[in-house]
Amino acid sequence: MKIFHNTHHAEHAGRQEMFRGRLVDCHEVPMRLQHVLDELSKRPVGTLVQPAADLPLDAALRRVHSADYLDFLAHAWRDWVALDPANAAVDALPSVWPLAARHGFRTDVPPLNFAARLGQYAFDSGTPLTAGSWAAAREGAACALAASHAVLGGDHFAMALTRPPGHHAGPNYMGGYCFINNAAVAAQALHDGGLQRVAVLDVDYHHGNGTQTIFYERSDVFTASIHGDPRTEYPFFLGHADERGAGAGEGFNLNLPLPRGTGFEVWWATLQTAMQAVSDFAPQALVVPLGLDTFEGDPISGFKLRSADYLQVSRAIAQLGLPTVLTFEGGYAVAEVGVNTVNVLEGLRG
Ligand code: SP5
Ligand code: ZN
Repeated sequence: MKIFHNTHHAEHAGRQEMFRGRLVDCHEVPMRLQHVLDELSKRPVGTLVQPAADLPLDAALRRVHSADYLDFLAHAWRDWVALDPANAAVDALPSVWPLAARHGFRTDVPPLNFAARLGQYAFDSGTPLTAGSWAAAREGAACALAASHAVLGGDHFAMALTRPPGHHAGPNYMGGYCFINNAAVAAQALHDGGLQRVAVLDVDYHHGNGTQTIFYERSDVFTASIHGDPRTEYPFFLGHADERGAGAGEGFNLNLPLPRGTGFEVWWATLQTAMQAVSDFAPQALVVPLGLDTFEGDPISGFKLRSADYLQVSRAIAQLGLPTVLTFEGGYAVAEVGVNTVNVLEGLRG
């Protein structure tokens, strides 16, 4: 299988994220992807390739993100430094937000101040935006787009090995370490390539709120997610079981939240439920936002999957028999994320 590798990923290197009143070292670090590359050099289960330079990337981005949000991202670093030249040495984090209209704040007058604009487009203060974030996120989306093109061209599996991750990024917002929703770019590209029904099966520990929102009112992209119960787990404000889709999309979103502490037996049974729903939808292709933060050793998550479990998980996913694009999402047990990721890729082979 082709593994589209984001050679620009390390240009996104946040220093600290806000957590409960403290700035703590970032969990989403360049070494995560390096560990996957190191493990792939020992177990070459795929071929590392780079996306072609002439992909219609901007058009693909506009299919899932608003033009104003993409424009914000493209110029965010310039505008952050313009706010104060000293900012060049500091990552951009939001600190003020226009809460929803029900709180009485106005959202109809676009602010000029960059700190306010950052608050408009970011839903948490855990996602540092750095000088190289846009370049890295953009190239990562190119990997996702290229992976979909490979599958449209007849490859059975393809992976976008990229960071920053993507599944928390919504139509017009960043957050959860994510800027561009790579899984949504991939799913939309599969659809635009002629596949009328595409399924997304998100196995990251955290609910894929961005992907859910992007496709929430659509019946042509079915979204399913197994994740920590948002009543206690990030991203808290989306991911409940009663979110089933809306309008034409009603019945085309499935959330399977599980309590913190869930082990493999229950997670596995829940995967069967999710895969049955995917099968019932009868998709022509599958996108798997692949988070490895379900691992028992993950420092910020609460499920208890073990390294060997990932072989079994991907063997089951492969048995769906669907052309599949995988996007690299979370997984913060940095030393183990390479083994766990390559176990998934090895299991796909049966
Ligand atoms: C893609 C993905 O997995 N994003 C997850 C984003 C989670 N962000 C909030 C996590 C806060 C955990 N901080 C724990 C610090 C303990 N020292
Ligand atoms: Zn996650």
